[in-house]
Amino acid sequence: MTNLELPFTDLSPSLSLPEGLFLYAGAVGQPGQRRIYAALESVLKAAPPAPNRTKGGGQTSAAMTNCGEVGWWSDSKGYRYTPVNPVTGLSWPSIPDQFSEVIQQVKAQSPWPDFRPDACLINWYGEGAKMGLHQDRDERDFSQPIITVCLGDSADFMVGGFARADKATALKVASGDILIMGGASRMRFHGIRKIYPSTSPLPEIAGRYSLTFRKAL
Ligand SMILES: O=C(O)CCC(=O)C(=O)O
Repeated sequence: MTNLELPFTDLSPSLSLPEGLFLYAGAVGQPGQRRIYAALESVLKAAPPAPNRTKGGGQTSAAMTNCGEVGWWSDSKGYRYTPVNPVTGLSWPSIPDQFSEVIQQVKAQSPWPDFRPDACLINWYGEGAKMGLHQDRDERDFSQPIITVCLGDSADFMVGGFARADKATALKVASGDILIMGGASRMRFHGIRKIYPSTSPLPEIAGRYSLTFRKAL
C-alpha cells in the first residue's frame, strides 16, 4: 500500500478553512510520493501533457493531461469531458492502482466515503505557470467532491468565494498534501497563484503536478 501517514494530520491551528474544504498537509510521505510519481510517469508517456485553449482564445500556462474513463479538455469546441485524448486520438490511460489506493484511503476518512472518481485531470506547472480563478462545473453531480493530490514544487492554492470577484485567500500547498473541495465548498472559485520553483522534496520531480480526481459522468 502507498505510504500514507494515517491518520491524517490536522490542519495547523492557525488555519481555519471554510466548511467542505479540507487540507491534509503531508498526508503522503516521500515513499508514497515516489510510488505515485512512478505511476504518473507511465500516464505521461501514454498521454503527454499539453497546454489547453482558454475560452478567451489564449492558452493555459499549465500543461494538462488525464487518466480515467474520460478526461477534461478545452479547445475551440469549448470545455468538456472526452473519452478520447484529442491530441493522440486514443482513450485516456486508466487511473493507475497507485492513485486509486490513495483515493481509497482519503475518501474513507472524508465525508464522501462512496466517492468513485472516473476522471483524473493532471496539471503540470513549470516555473511561472499559474491557473486563474475558476469553478469546476463540467461534472454532472456537484454533490461529489474534487480531491487533489499535490506532487513536486509547492504552490499558492487560491480559495475564493462563489463569485469570481470575491476575495481569495492563499493556502500554501506542498508535495504530498491532499486537498478536498466538497459540500458547501464544492463550487468555490479556486486557482493557482504561483509555484515556488525548486522546492520539490523529490529531486526527480520537475515543477508541480496536481492530480485532481473527479466524478465527471
Ligand atoms: O493545481 C491545482 O491544485 C488546481 C487545479 C485546478 O484548479 C483544476 O484542475 O481545476
